[in-house]
Amino acid sequence: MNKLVVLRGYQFSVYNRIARVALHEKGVSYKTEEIDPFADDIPDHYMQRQPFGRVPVLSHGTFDVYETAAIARYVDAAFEGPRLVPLEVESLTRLVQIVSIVDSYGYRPMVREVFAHRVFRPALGEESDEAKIENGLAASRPVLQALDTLASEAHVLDRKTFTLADCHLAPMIAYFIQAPEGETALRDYAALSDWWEWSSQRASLAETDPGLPVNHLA
Ligand SMILES: N[C@@H](CCC(=O)N[C@@H](CS)C(=O)NCC(=O)O)C(=O)O
Repeated sequence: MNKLVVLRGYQFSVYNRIARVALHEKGVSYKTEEIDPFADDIPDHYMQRQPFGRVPVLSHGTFDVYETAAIARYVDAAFEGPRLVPLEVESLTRLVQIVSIVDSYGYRPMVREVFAHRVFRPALGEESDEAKIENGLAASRPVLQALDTLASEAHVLDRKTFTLADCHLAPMIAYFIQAPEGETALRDYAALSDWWEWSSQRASLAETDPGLPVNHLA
């Protein structure tokens, strides 16, 4: 009997979406359990699985894994379906490098500052901070530049083969460009824009699009 696959996470989390994109690319059936990491009362059973209180966590039978890069590697290795990790050493190295750049330098300015303050918080009727958007945009520029350089080199992000580099980056860019400033900024990076035009057509992205939250108080 197949072991149950459960993804515990928050529907609007960009990291949750990365894990979902990998699962969809591999054609894995899975259940979801909603955990809001920003809530005051994260359930104990979740904190036991993710001691830092972040989302997501993937469970496959009794095996639990947190940290999205590790989840994605697990999904690629544990299930049938197209390989999402290249064998060739330079491509594999670039993949790991891109994931690390996105996590270390991209997520906070692009998602938590630009997207959250220009798009997500207004959708919820919450106040946004223009300074955060401005700082986020400035901090996003070197990240976009670095990714553009790597996209033009095309060991991965090559617009031919969808890898875990695409899984990790595409949900971040999908959020970032919902801010008009983000969309404008991306246009300055030709190779990255070309990559986005290709990868944004992916079925796995449409299937995992969380949309925006609805403000029930409006
Ligand atoms: N290093 C973690 C980061 C995950 C992460 O930061 N997720 C966000 C949601 S997109 C979160 O849980 N935020 C809660 C918080 O910052 O308290 C991973 O790769 O899974």
